[in-house]
Amino acid sequence: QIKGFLFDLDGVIANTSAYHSKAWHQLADELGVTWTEDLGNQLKGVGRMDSLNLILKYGHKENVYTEDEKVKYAEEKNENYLKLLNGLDKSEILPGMEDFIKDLSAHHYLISLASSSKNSPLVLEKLDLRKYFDEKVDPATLKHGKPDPEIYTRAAESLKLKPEECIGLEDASAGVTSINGSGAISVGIGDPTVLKDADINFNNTSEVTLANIEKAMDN
Ligand code: B16
Ligand code: MG
Repeated sequence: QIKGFLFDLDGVIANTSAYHSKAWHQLADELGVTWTEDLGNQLKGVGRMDSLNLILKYGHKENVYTEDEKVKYAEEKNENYLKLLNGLDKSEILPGMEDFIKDLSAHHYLISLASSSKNSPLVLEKLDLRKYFDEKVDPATLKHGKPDPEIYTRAAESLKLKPEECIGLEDASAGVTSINGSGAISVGIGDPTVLKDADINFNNTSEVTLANIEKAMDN
């Protein structure tokens, strides 16, 4: 029986994954790494330093920079991302997600946040959605980021539930892998060819309702 929901943030609740992509694209240009849609998809859901390392690997520049230089580039990306967040408000909650979260809360499901982003408290605050979350995982305390299962295992634990009692929602392939590894049921939101490993697929957030999830679970 499902008792809890584990949420990714960027790309599931808010349109912010587009801002992450924009800021990484900017940095890739600066580093002379060609940006492709495939690289963009690989970065989705992946933490800050892991993302930078993926970009450098993609451009065959793994051994070009010192750790200190890499930290500086990651900070630069974050400053650009924060600038893009400046005007963020409720209008950037993805279609249907506020109603879905309210509905879960009304049905007494427990809700935890499983976002890799250190900026997630700020984003939730700006969207005025913080009040609906019973718990959250602090990504700074993780040993391994997505696609490792740790974040979803910890999110279920934060609600004192078994992963099998939870549904995780993701827009990223690395995130779906993380949910599946934890043992929770995975919902992939977006291109089903990219999110082919998800237990349940929806094309966009408007389709994500309790009724549609129940229907998909009956099949
Ligand atoms: P930050 P999610 C992830 O958040 C983003 O999808 C990813 O693009 C970003 O690099 C990562 O958080 C780290 O974010 O640099 O803000 O700490 O999708 O797991 O909610
Ligand atoms: Mg995401």
